[in-house]
Amino acid sequence: MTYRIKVINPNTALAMTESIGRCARAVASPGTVVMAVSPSMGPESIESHYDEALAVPGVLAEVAAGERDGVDGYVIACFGDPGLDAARELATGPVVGIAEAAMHAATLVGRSFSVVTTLSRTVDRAWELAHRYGFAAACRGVHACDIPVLDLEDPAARKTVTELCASAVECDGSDSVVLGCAGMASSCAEVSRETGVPVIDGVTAATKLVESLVSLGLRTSTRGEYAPPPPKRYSGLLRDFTH
Ligand code: 2AL
Repeated sequence: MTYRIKVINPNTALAMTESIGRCARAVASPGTVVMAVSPSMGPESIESHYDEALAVPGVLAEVAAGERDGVDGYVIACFGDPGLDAARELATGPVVGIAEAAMHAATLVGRSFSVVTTLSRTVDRAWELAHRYGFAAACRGVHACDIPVLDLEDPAARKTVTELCASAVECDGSDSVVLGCAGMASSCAEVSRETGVPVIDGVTAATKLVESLVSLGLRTSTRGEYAPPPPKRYSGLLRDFTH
């Protein structure tokens, strides 16, 4: 059985999308096809509520296109999980955000976790998601490295993130680290070596979770909140979203 999983990087930085795709493919089962994409419109990185809100139309366009192409499941590969609920209203298969996947995985391998995110302004968004997903008690701290998303691949930035992960575990007394940005996915092995605790990258966690859900035959429920949205006209720049 071949599964087709679409990993959507909600920002438009294609180098980051390729890196995300490599990380997802490295863990996907041999029968799983991972399609890593960026929307054709939206911000080049997501570091604010404004960026996040304006990334959502592009994410939804990718889910709508995926539905036409028969995609089995989706990963939303940005740690704010932008558009997650709306994507579930469009998708037949499962949709998993990397923050929710990482927090779920962290609480299966330890009692508590620390999150290491990018800019300080994203700290409260990570806390908000920990509350939303029911993991606020397990989340012992959210730490910002204050490195912009698009600079995370620099060797100096990787070193800073690794050191911050190690100090976060010490400072919080936590059992594991959750990487708070898809741009940190490729640093996961390095951070694991340095910290000696489980390090959870949401891109790989969400890819395996979606693959598992698809293999279990589980789809997004259409019964209540996630039923397809009522048809209506959209106007102006959003006219193509009429459905
Ligand atoms: C992110 C992420 O995962 N992708 C992006 O553009 N921004 N997260 C973050 N904490 O800055």
